[in-house]
Amino acid sequence: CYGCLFTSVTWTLLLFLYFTLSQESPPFKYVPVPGGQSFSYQRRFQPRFTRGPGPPPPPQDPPREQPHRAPVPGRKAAADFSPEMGMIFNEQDQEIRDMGYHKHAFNVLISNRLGYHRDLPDTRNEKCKEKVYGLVLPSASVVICFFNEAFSALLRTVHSVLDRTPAYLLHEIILVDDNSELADLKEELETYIRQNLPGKVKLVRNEKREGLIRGRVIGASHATGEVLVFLDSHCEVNEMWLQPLLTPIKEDRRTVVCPVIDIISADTLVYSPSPIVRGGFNWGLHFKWDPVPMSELNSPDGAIAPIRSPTMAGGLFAMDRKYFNDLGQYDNGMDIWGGENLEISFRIWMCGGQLLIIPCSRVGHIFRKRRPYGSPGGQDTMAHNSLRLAHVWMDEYKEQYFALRPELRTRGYGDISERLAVRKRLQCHSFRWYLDNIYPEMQVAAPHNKPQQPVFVNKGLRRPKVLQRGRLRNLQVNKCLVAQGRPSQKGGVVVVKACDLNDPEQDWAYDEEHELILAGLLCLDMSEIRSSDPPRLMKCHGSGGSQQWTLGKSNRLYQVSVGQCLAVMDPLSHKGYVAMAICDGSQPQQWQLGD
Ligand code: UD2
Ligand code: MN
Repeated sequence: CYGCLFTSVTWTLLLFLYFTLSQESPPFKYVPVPGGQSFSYQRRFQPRFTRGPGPPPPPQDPPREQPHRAPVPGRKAAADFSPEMGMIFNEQDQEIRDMGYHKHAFNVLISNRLGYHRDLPDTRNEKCKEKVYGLVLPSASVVICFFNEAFSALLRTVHSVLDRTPAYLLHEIILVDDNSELADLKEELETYIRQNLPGKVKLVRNEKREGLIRGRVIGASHATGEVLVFLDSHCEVNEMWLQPLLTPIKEDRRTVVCPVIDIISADTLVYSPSPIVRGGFNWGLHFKWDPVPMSELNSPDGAIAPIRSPTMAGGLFAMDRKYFNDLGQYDNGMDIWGGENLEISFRIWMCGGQLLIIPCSRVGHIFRKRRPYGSPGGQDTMAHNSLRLAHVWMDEYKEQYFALRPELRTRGYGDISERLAVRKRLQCHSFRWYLDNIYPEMQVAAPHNKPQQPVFVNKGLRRPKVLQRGRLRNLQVNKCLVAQGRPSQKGGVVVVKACDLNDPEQDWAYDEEHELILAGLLCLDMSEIRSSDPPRLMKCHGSGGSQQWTLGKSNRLYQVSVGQCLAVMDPLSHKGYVAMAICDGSQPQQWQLGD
C-alpha cells in the first residue's frame, strides 16, 4: 500500500523535525562543580603583554535615538542576577576567589557557583525572533582550544553549546587541551567527558604547548563536520545562535561569519548585550571596534542584516571547513596568541571571500582585563605574529606599522615562504585594494607624519542618576568615610573620621549604576586585588564589578566583585582604617548614607 507507506514516512519525518526543532534550553539547574577545585598555586606567571580585544564599547550617546542599536549594555540585563552570588562565607571561598583572579583573571568563585548550565537573557533584537531559518543546513564541528582554563568556565562553554544547539546540526565538539598544567584539567576532564558527555565531545591533547593558533589548526584537522565553529573556552552561546551563522555559509561557502560577542563580566559573570559594532584595526596592528557606517545600515533589514566587517576579533567565528583548508588555515609560524585574527581577516577579504557579523547570533565571552598566562619562553608573541602578517599581507603599508614600532624593522620573523605561496596560489588582491574597498575609513599617515588621531572615540556620555547622597557614616564609631589624602588622588585609600556636614570632601553619591562617588570625583573601587585589601579611589569606569556596591539590608555596604562588606578595622583606634571583611552584620559593618 503506497498510500500507507507515504503517510507513515511523512509522520516519521514530521515527528523527527518536531523533536529536533523543539529542543529548548533546559530550565535553570544548579550543578555544583564535582570534585571541587584544586588550587595548587605555581609561580608561572610571566609579565603580561598586549591586551585582548576588550569588550565592544558602549553605544554612543544617546542610545535611544538609535533604534538600530542593541540595548545599552548593563547589569540590569540579567534579570535573575543576584549581587550576592559572589558572597564570601569563609576562608575557602576567599581563597577560591583570590586564586581564581590570579590564575584566570576572573571571578572563579561565581563561575563555580553558577555551575555548568544557566539561563541567559535573550539579547537578540525582536526582529531576529521572527526570523525563520531553513532546516537543511550544514553540520557544525565546534572547536574549542584551551590552556589552563577554569574548569567551570570550560564546562559551561561546552554545555551551553549542547543545551542550545539542535542535535542534528551539531556534528561534534572538539576540545583541544593546549598542554594545560592545572590538575583538574589533566585528571578530571577526561572522566567527566566519558561519564557525562559521551558521543559528541572529543578531547585532543597537545603534547606540548602550541598556542591558540596551531591549536585551532590541530582541532580543525580532527573535525569532520561541514562547518568549523571556533569558540574561546570561556563563552556561553545564546538562544538560536548557530542557525543564523550556518545560513549565510550555506548560501556562499566563501562567507565567514562572526556572532555578536556579548559581554560576560569578569567580576560578576553577568551576561549583557553588546551593541552592534564591527571590527577594524589600527596601525599598531591591534584590533579595535568601530561603529557600523550608515551605508551598511541602510538596507530594509537594517537592524538585523549581516554587516560587512573589515576584521574579526578572532575568537568566535564560523567557516566552511573545506574553505578554511583551501584558504590556508592559519599561519603555523605564529605562536601562542595574537595577530592571527587580522591575518585571517585580511586573507579572507583579499583572496575572494567576505567576512560578516551576524546580529541575530549572540555568544557571550568573558572579557578579562589581563591575560593570565604568558608564553613558554616569555617572548612577545604578538610582535612576532604581527611582523609575519605585515611581511606577508601588507605590502608597502607595513611601513605604517614600522613607523610606530621602529625597533621591529630589523627583527627576524622566521620563514614566511609558505605563506607567500598561499597568497600567490589564491591570487589575492593587494593590501591597497583591501584598504580602498573594505576599510576606506582607515587613515594612512604620510611618511614621517605624526601618528593620526583616532578617527572615532567610543566614549558615550555617561550620566547615571544619583539615587542617594550625603555623608557615609559608620554607625558604630559615628564617623564618616573620607579620603585619607585628597579626594582627587587616584589610588588613595579611605578612612573614617569626624563627620562634617559642611565639608564637600565628605560628600558621597550613590548612583543607579551602584557606584559610590566621592566629592563628584572618584569611585570607590576594589579592583582585582586580594579580597581582604582595602578599597581605593579610582576613576569611575562604569562597568560595574569592582566599583559596584550594594547599600541596603541591615545597613551593610556590600561589594559585588569581592563578595565582602566594608568594615571599620579597629573601632577604638583613632587611625580610622577600614577594610573588606566577611559580611556578618556586626556593628563595624553598619553604614548609613545621607545627611
Ligand atoms: C582575542 C580572541 C582570541 C584570539 C586573540 C588573539 C575573542 C573573544 N578572543 O583574545 O580568540 O583570537 O584575541 O590571538 O575574540 N589558548 C590556548 N593556548 C594558548 C593561549 C590561549 O589554547 O597558548 C586559548 C585560551 O584558553 C582561550 C583562547 O585560546 O580559550 C583565546 O585566548 P584568550 O581568551 O586569552 O584570548 P582573548 O579573548 O584575550
Ligand atoms: Mn577569550
